[in-house]
Amino acid sequence: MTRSASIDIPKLKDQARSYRREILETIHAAGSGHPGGSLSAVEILIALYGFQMKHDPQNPLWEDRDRLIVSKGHGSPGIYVALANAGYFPKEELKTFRKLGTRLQGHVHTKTPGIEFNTGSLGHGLSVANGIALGAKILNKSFKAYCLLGDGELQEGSVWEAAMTAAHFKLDHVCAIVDYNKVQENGLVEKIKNLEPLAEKWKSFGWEVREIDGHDFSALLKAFGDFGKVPHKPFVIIANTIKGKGISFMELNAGWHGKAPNKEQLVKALKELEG
Ligand SMILES: Cc1ncc(C[n+]2csc(CCOP(=O)(O)OP(=O)(O)O)c2C)c(N)n1
Ligand SMILES: [Mg+2]
Repeated sequence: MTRSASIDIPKLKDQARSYRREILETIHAAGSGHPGGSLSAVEILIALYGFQMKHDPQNPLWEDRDRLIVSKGHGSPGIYVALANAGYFPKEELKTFRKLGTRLQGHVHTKTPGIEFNTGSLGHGLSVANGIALGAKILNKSFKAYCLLGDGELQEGSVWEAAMTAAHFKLDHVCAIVDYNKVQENGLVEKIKNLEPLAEKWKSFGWEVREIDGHDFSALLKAFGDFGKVPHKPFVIIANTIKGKGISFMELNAGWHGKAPNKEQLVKALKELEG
């Protein structure tokens, strides 16, 4: 299947709207969770699970699958909605999010089919992705390691240690995606500890860099299409996104980093998504 033949942008936009609806309903039902960083990553997740990654929801532990490490583990509602839509588990299960005994924990956990590594403590995922890529090299396998990172998360020094490691070992099977939504837990990343010049930082660490609009499907798929074409270098996509994307009162508002909408707010948000 060639990408250009299979891409239907209006259909993908509908899919994104429906993911956003399901994310908000899931968090509302739980009474807690992280909407902002889930809503910002929707298009990235659709591109990954729908087009980019080699994976099999019927056989989540297939040896040759590509692996996604969700380093920003609090973005779990977005990941669970993506996994349910891909067929890893029934959508009905989304209603159990954050409930006692559920497989759908507040921060991603390997008890959920499709989750490769437990995260929540920020700053660890890229090192794990490096390990997976090194493993692929040693085993002479072609599977890839993807890693989804938050922008606030990049303030963790361990991310940059991992960035050096990936370049040193020429891990061209690693693709990092930065959900550059401009907001962390308590405010703007720029004000709390600025990352800029971010593309230049990754370049100077030896990475191949693409900087794009992370809500633009064409741009995302084009950038992902370049991954694998540059030998001996790890690859990073800096995806410029909007925290809380799609809901006017959540957009770029740190107050919606970790908070559930009440009934009234949910109704208002779903109405906005209808357009
Ligand atoms: C090591 C560590 N420190 C602090 C936290 C608490 N925490 C959870 S989410 C978050 C903000 C992360 O911001 P960002 O990476 O920008 O995530 P996003 O905007 O995508 O939600 C913080 C500080 C944590 N989970 N781990
Ligand atoms: Mg952020």
